[in-house]
Amino acid sequence: MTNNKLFLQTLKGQQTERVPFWFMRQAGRYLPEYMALRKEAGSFLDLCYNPDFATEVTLQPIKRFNMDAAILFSDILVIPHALGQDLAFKVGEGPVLTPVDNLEKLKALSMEKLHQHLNPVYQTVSNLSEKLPNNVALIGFAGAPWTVATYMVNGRGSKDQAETRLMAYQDRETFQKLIDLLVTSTSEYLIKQVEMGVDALQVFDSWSGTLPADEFNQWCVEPMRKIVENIRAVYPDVPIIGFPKGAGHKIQTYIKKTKVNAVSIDTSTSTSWVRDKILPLCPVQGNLDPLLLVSGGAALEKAVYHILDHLKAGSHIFNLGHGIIPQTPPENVKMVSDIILNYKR
Ligand code: 1CP
Repeated sequence: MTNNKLFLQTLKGQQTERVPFWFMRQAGRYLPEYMALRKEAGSFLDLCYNPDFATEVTLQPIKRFNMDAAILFSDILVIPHALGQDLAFKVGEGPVLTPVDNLEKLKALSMEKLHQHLNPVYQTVSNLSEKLPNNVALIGFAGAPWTVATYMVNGRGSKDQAETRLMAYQDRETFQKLIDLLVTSTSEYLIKQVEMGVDALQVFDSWSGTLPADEFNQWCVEPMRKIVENIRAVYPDVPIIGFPKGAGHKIQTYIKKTKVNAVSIDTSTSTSWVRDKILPLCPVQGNLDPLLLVSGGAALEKAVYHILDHLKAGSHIFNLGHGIIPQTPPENVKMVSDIILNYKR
């Protein structure tokens, strides 16, 4: 039921009695129970494509910390995988793909087996919508076309996404085709997640911060505007959260043009600026530095209160400015959860 989920109330622009919270990458390597299941599954991808394991991993942080939302356990790179690109996660190296950096390689990709390939993920969503407590919302997600394209073109993670930015400058037409393919496949994937039972959607544009303004508009804003439009044509009411990491002041244009319901704010963005400029536009998630969650102590406590105090007058969901770091002591996550659960606006 929607009405007892604080997370969804906040996304609708209401001010709930208590600030809801969840953490980016709340399921993952900082939890011993996650490491145990990953070992049993064999590899990270085996974990993603095994609905029973992926369901359990999604529930692990909820059982420990009483978050208000669970995020589907999967990865943004299942889309290129489902389109036919090779993908492996190497321990200590992150994702490795065979680069798609010209028209010929792009033409080899296809949407034909998209839903068949992603069926285990849909099964996980369906399991979770039955297993989650009534007051906990389920977030579905995907990577934004630009961010997913950076892995597809470069073949791995990179510091400044230079190969992909170069391709976008040198072979604009082919790059536009790649982005269009990602807009269509990502829209279909997210629509299916809603059909299977997610309550809200988040789209991660983790590498939008390296683009100049015009490129940001073309490769981040416009594709996201289309994805939002495609989803709303089928599900007009599902809340959609955008995370244009590193976008800085460009977040304002991003919100107005894409028409997302809410935004996630990264660590580098000032909370007083967010309070004055963003909270009047839409609900906000954010934005504790994940490194503070590693270091803990008085500095962590102070930063948590700083964020809560600055954003309490608006629709705020407490979150991190980026994902939890594997070295994070779970007791620090517990400490932050307890502060938020006891905080009075
Ligand atoms: O077990 C392991 O060693 C794998 C670590 C891991 C995990 C736990 C990866 C590899 N992906 C995930 C799960 C994941 N990824 C989730 C669901 C879990 C949760 O949030 O609780 C989500 C939402 C993601 C999203 C994701 N994957 C993003 C966007 C968010 C962000 O962190 O910026 C990105 C960029 C990825 C790519 C990715 N997946 C994994 C790695 C190591 C990477 C590369 C990161 C990089 O290039 O730095």
